[in-house]
Amino acid sequence: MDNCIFCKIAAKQIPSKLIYEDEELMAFHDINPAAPMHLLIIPKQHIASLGDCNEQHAELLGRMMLLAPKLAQEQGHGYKVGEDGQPSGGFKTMFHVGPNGGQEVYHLHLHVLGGPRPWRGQF
Ligand code: DGP
Repeated sequence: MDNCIFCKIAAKQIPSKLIYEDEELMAFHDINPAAPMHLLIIPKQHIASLGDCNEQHAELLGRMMLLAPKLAQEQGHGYKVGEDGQPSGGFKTMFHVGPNGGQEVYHLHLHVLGGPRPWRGQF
């Protein structure tokens, strides 16, 4: 899509702090982080919103979700359960969908936030 900022990031026409790339997906740091870790996972293919997805996107969405814990772990914000059974660390995942969901960039993206709280704003 000509005017899509995340398509331009995917095409490397504009820079990002890229932390992951494969044939289908990319992940990079959000330009305006709301938490100590704030990553965005995107498909390279232009899909405007989760609201535009269907069964054909199930595998892609699954891959996006499963990438979140892997990247959080690599960034030092993984979820752990100690030998005493107590959970620690962890992160939050979010899709903003449409105006009422707070979506501003209309290229599908998964937010992955982590680190000690409090975080900024609505997060
Ligand atoms: P939203 O559409 O509300 O789910 O959030 C879009 C997010 O994208 C927002 O947290 C800021 C981030 N963002 C917008 N433009 C850029 C950009 O050019 N580079 C990067 N890295 N992040 C961006």
